[in-house]
Amino acid sequence: MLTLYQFPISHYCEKARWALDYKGLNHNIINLLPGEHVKKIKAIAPNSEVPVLQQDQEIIQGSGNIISWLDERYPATPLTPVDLESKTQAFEWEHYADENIGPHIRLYFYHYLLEEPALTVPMLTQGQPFHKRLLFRVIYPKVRSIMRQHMKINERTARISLKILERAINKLHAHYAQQDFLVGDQFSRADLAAASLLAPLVEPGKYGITWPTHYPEELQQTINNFRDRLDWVDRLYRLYR
Ligand SMILES: N[C@@H](CCC(=O)N[C@@H](CS)C(=O)NCC(=O)O)C(=O)O
Repeated sequence: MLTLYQFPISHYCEKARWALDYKGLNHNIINLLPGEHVKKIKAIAPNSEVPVLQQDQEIIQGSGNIISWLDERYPATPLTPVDLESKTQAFEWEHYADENIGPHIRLYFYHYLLEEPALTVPMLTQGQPFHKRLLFRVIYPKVRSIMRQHMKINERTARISLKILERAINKLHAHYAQQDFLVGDQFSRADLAAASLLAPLVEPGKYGITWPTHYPEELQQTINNFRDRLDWVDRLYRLYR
């Protein structure tokens, strides 16, 4: 049986969830609490990051590795193009999204959300039993300061991340204005990566979490500002998620 270790809120975990669902593979999900995850994940994998996929003795860490492994093991409904040129392009786009979107959208959102425990605690504790949600609320100030320090989240880095994110959104918007897919004429891991990593700006229902009811004003303005450049994310979620 396949088991996915994850944070429900994580967009990299959404990449892995989408790949599993796209292939129609039955799997267990183990939702972890940030902080508590370190010990659990390090006991089975080289570092503390999620997503991690397990099948019997096999451990696959990282969203891209998980997609590659799934395509090898379960080749029906492939996400990796077969011909070499398209395959190379798909990996390049995925890498581009992993580097230019993933960390920057996360840093920018957390810069605002970390100051709003009423919004952030429920987001980070989704899928957890009551007593763990309560405990997390108590230790939240410590978690916040560790996250700010560990992920270098501050006013300056938030401004830099916003610039990098905007450049990536413009590049993808220009591409999708001309073509339905990032590579060739088929949905691939490139589209899946770009759409899932940008999903927090679009809030698709199929992401599988309860999105916050509102956001701090400046963050909401950024979301509104990007919205009309992200119709393609909606379309990909509607057609392929
Ligand atoms: N390159 C990794 C990035 C995964 C990642 O950044 N995961 C974050 C959650 S979004 C995480 O596990 N952070 C906690 C940690 O590093 O211990 C992938 O593609 O899966």
